[in-house]
Amino acid sequence: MKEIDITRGIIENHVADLMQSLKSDVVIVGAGPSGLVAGGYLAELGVNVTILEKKLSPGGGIWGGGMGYKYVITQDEAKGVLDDFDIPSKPFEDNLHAVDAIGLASGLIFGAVRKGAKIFNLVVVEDLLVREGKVRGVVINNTFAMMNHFPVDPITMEARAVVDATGHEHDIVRTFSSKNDVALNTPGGKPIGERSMFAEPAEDAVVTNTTEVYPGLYVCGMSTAAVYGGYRMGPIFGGMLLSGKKLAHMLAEVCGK
Ligand code: 48F
Repeated sequence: MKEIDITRGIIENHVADLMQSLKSDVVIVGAGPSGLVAGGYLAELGVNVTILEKKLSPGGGIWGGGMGYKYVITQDEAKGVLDDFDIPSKPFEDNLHAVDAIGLASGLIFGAVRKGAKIFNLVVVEDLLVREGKVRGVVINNTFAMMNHFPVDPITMEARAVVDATGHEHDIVRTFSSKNDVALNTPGGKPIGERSMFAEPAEDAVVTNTTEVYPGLYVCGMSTAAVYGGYRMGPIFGGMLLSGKKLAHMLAEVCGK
């Protein structure tokens, strides 16, 4: 066993994956629950999908449960998504289910990978590629370069559709809207901003507002609340899972699958 062979094995395989993702059907920014569900279902439907995550660990806001208590809650309507990703849950009162947060995060990550989504961690999406009024891809950089404010130029990936699944930050829509004189598909043409906690309408709105916000640019999960002025919902996750599933079916159709 030679160290140099271990190194070659890592570099060759990483670069092969990266080359495959240079032109994806769909790039999803953010590997939280909505992005992972969307990515998993899209891959299963035969779409070439890449998920980019700036942190070391995919999973987004799942890991901490509610205030560090390690369970999250889902509704009956989202049970099918848990089943599709082989994630156990315990029935809880009033059509609710308790899900171990660590089981949910790891199950969605592995589920998305097993279904064929390519996930790259430590990659920040810092901007979009836009041509003739349509989003055509993403501008990416290395997390360590961004954290240290090193003057390292970014590179790019092309996609037929880009998804902002960056959660409360709505990082992609926010940056795109602030850098360009563009009208989003929102009342007023700009992100509206998230409202205080009100779980029930928040959960419905996350799914309703999973949509195309600008040609080629889509929102799912919590970024829909920031973009469309929805309430926050706290540690109930059914809306995130169903938002990801809705988006996958919308984009599979866009990609002709
Ligand atoms: O926040 P996050 O989990 O998004 P989500 O799928 O789920 C929201 C819930 O976790 C929770 C909630 C439910 O009740 O309210 O907050 O909407 O995951 C978003 C991921 O996007 C990554 C970020 O590190 C996180 O893992 N992210 C954010 N900006 C970027 C990014 C970026 N510019 N480039 C790459 N990744």
